Amino acid sequence: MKRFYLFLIVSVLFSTQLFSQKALPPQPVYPVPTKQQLQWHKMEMYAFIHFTTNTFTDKEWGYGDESTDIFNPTELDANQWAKTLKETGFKAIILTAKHHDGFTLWPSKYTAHSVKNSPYKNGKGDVVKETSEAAGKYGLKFGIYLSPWDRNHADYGTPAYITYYRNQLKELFINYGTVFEMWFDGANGGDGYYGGKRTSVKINGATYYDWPGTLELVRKMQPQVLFFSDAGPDIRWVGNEKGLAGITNWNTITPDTLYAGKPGINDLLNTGSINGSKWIPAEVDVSIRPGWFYHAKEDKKVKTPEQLFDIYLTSVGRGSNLLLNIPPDRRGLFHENDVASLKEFKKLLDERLSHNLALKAKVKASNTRGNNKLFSGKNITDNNKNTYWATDDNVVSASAEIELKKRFPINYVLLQEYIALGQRVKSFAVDVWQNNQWKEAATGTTIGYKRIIKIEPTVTNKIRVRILDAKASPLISNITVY
Ligand code: FUL
Repeated sequence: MKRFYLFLIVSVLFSTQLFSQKALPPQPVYPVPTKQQLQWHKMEMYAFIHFTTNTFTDKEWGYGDESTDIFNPTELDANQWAKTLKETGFKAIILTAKHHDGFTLWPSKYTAHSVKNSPYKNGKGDVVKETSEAAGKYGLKFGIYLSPWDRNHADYGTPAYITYYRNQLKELFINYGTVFEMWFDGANGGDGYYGGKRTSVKINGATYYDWPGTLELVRKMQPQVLFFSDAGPDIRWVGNEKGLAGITNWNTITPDTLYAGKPGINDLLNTGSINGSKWIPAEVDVSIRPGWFYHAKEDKKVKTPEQLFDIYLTSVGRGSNLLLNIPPDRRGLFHENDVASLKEFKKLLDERLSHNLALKAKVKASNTRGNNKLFSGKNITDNNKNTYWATDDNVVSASAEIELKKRFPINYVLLQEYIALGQRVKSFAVDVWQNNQWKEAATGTTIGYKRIIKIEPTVTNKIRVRILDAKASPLISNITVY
């Protein structure tokens, strides 16, 4: 009798799947994002602010010999920047604390080429402080750009300059609150003022800056910070300044294969690589105007709301984050044209991508991991990014049918992978139900954190997503339809 009970208990346990192999959560597919990188993915869109003496000289790259007297914004209001950005959907501000011309927007004690010697607030102003405080006030994160190339500094090219650069990082990371992202610019054009030498200084980009030492120093002050550069280590450049992430966009890449000047490097940065050894997602930096700095002659060339929306689709909609530059004008304000464009852009986002027609819709999946509810297809319409639909381990192609409440006109389909366990999907297709049969509306390669597909406008009550190939069991956390 005892043996019978034991047999019964064991059989029940096995049949509940609780103990069945298939019901266990999927193993990660490495590399996976760190906790900070995961939070970063969720930010999606934030702003760059390029502001320095260039704003007053009408240049893009200051030579380094500009007089500090020219820096004189008459109505600078960082609250106007932060308020506009908050209202238009941005999550953070990254400020050029120092651009290539070497002028510091904060009163650095290590240089005279600084806001402290400008007419702005009679030398008592601190644009870094004003910006970080305004960001905080509007619930935006704050990031810093500090140009490694410095055309003003006499020591540039010698070890003394590295000490100077690190001293400035100490000032910035100790006095201005939490920094979510540190932006290291790779540009170096050679010639400059260099303390009056007016010469060209070439450095060896691979060795001169001793980046490992600098990153360690910064991480000691603020361990949460994410470093952006052409090649990471936390966030990579996307390989162009046009607002285009790769149509295939892997968050993974092998840093050893990246070095400046390597043929095809920009293409590699654009797509990442399927078998990359590190999680280094791409960030799309692009300006709302032709230049990075404000020029009155570009007032009519501000990107239109439709252009910004397209950029949103080719950046956030391809699984990257968008870093959109909005340069303040000589008053120290976002120009009216830029503000108007941002506001209309936000309206387009709200009109086109905020009413999810698939919310709580019924889902029929071709395969569900261990037939377990935990991994069921309905996790993709439950509006919870922490749940996901998963297939059995050996199943890398599967489909999910989404039944809408009624027939709706649809234009966009948005897909998301549960990337905490790695990026997996290699190719997929989206079908719409029409005239009693499935019609393929789009195909794609990677999904990643987010993929937004614009389809030909269609009236339908059913959508089907087919995962065609994946590195391992696909984990889909969200599908929304607009
Ligand atoms: C480049 C710089 O040279 C531009 O001036 C701008 O700051 C852009 C974001 O990065 O490398």
